[in-house]
Amino acid sequence: MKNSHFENIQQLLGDHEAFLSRPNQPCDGGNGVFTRWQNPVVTAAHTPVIWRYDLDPATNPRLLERQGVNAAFNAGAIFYEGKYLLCVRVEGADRKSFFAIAESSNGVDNFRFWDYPVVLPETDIPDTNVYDMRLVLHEDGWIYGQFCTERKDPAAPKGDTSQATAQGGLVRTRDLKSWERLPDLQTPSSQQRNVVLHPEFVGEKYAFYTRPQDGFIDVGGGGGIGWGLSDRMNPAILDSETIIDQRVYHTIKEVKNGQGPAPLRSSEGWLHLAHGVRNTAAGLRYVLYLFITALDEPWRVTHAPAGYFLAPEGEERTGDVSNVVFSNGWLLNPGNDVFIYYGASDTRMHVATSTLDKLVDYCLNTPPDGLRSAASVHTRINLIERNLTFLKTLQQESS
Ligand code: M1P
Repeated sequence: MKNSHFENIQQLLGDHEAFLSRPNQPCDGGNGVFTRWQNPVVTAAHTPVIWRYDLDPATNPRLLERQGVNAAFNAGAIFYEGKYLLCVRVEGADRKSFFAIAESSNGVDNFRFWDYPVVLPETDIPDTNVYDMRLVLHEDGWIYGQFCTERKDPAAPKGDTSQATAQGGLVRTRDLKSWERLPDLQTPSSQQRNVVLHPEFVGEKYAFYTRPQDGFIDVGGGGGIGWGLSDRMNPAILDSETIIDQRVYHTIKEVKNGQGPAPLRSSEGWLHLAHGVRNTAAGLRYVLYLFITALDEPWRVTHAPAGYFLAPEGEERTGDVSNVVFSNGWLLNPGNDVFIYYGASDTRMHVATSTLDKLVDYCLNTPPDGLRSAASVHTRINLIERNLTFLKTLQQESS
């Protein structure tokens, strides 16, 4: 017998609930620095049924999906009132991204979207697309959102439908439900992406990490992670930008790089997560890397481990923009565990877990990049020799 419309809805909602309730498991193995988790934590399929289907039999008797969701990725993160919250970049089938909060009580599974997406107020110049929000609880008491706002380039030649401009959009909230839009960040650069607010005042000023660039996708002669100070947030204006972490030939950040989420304070300095991009015959490859800056001078890099910290692996390597891991959200929970949320190939969200101590240990004890093959061999031989000596001593002691 044919199911009734009501039974079909029950089935749809039941299947979705079963999917959302799937427990996640840590992956075996790994390098000891962090643990990946098996399932993506948020995907397009996590978005609520009521966002996609018209449930009314009068207007949708066949119960067809009406408004598709293409992807859910690049989420900001915050530990808020005992919950793990992600501010997810949800991309509709219409290519427009918007933000929506997904909530979990353990940070690794059962993420559920709140009923409504974020209603983001616009400035006088409406955003065409918004994405990659960083959430920062600043010491002034506000939670700030920094995101990329993209608009068609008014200077684009007639017929060029792809040239755009990217700028640092700013909002603030107390409850992640109502949002106040602030003017876009003003900087000396023509384009900005990966704008991140430092969580503490620096000399009584608001401090920003930036990524100046000449073009919309190519950084041109610009690039690197920049740093600047503003007297206030409304409006936030950086009179100058200094590059604190440059892109470098034949490294994982040769083509471009960008600050990830806001840095975490540790006893050894500010712990930073960033993405680095290099070119390959198969296109751009995005990986994540860590570095530390001085506590009293957050713009001064003190420890920069060579190479990547996390690179795309397995299913993370495929998606709308393949071979990409990108993180704009991590959080430290009250147990000092670090939850690193990362988007995979502009399609879905994953999590890796670690601790502040382990990540700092990684930064302090991973050798820096020698920038030449010979230097890398030398660094590795140094490790091999120390290990062989250690193993010999161990054997002598046990014989
Ligand atoms: O497609 C990969 C990433 O590209 C951009 O990052 P960046 O400006 O650093 O190159 C962003 O659009 C980001 O969302 C995306 O994941």
